Amino acid sequence: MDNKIIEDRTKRTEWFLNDRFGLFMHWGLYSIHGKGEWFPSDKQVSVDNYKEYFEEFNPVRFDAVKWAKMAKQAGMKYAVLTAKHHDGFCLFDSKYTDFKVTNTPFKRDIVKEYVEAFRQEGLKVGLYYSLLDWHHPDYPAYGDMYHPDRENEKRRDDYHDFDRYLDYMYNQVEELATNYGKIDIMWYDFSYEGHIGDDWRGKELIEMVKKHQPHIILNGRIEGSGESYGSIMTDNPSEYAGDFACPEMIIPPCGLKTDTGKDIPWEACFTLNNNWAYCPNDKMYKSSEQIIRKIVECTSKGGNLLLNLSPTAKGDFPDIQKNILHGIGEWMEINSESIYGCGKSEFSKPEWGRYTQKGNKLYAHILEEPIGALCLSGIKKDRVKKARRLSDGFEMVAMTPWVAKEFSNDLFLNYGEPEWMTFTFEPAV
Ligand code: JFZ
Repeated sequence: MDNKIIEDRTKRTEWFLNDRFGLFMHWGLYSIHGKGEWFPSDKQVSVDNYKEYFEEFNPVRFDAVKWAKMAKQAGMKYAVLTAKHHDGFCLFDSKYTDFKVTNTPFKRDIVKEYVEAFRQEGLKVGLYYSLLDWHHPDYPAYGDMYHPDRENEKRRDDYHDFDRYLDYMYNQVEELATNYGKIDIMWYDFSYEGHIGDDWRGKELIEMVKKHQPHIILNGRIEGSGESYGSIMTDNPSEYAGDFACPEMIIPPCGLKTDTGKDIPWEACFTLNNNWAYCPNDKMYKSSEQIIRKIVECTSKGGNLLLNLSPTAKGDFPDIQKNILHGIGEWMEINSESIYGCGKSEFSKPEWGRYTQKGNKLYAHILEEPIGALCLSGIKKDRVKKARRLSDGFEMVAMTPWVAKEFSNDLFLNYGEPEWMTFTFEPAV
């Protein structure tokens, strides 16, 4: 029998696991220097020098409606925006700090415009909130910025009151949970040794968020660290285990399961080049086709893909990112029924591609072109009523006559033109 935490999680993550594909955005002051969101860490920048970016932040081309339409065209169903990243800068109007977007020349509350526009386009909205805060005077460690008033490292403890930081964090998360309407996902980042779970007052934090947003789903990083995804990996997750695990830059080889074989909701997050935040010198982009294959892969393993884009300091996306997204959207427009609401197949992975499945409909993603007929090994001929190509409804013709009798139980299909396509098989079961 599932415990209450798992039952509740299963209910709340239903839409999430149906939607499969979301947009991640890393945006903040670090988008100006273009060297990545970790650049200010480890005293590479002092809080005083970082002010320069704060004083000039003015993304005049920011248009949340355009962003939302772009995400929707790409087939994305939800989004997650960095309300606060590790540098502590807030893209929302928090009353607990001056280090926020409404005090920059831009003045507008970006989180507010974002949630309104994305909701308007029918997307679910998520907020990323960094547990780390290099800028906050009471945040004790892990890569903080250079604070001139902390010259004497030996006296470090004198400067920090971690409880005061945790109050700050609690208050800010409460602002996000109460001032912006319905929030669908809260994405915390991240835990590390000595700062895991209750060290963040995780239980209290999560209870408060759920009180204000009963339907919200939470990622697993209040407990998840580089070492482990936390107790979400067990049949007895803690109260702060979160609702889904979030593998970063990796797709779990066989999805994620507990020791006893129960599926765990997960979402892999990926960069489009090799950086989360805007980095104009990084041109190592993945292609639309690579990303589409990854969407298929995640779906076929029962997980989601959260694809990251990097807005510029001016508030729009680099053309190359928009073009890649557009290519994904063209494929999704035709083939998304093989993604939304789909998951793992009861059939094992065919050698030419992957299966996704929704009820008794099987979707075959041909990622490697066979020569001659396509063999659906393991699927008995009489189980398949019909096979259709998704793009044009073309009828796939079963062809067996000339194959040796040794294969006569297997289903072979003449799949038409040699190009990557998705077929539906109905019913497969
Ligand atoms: C974190 C952030 O540090 C990073 O800037 C980005 O936002 C990404 C999505 O999330 O990256 C991490 C977090 C934790 C570990 C590694 C990278 N970890 O614990 O090993």
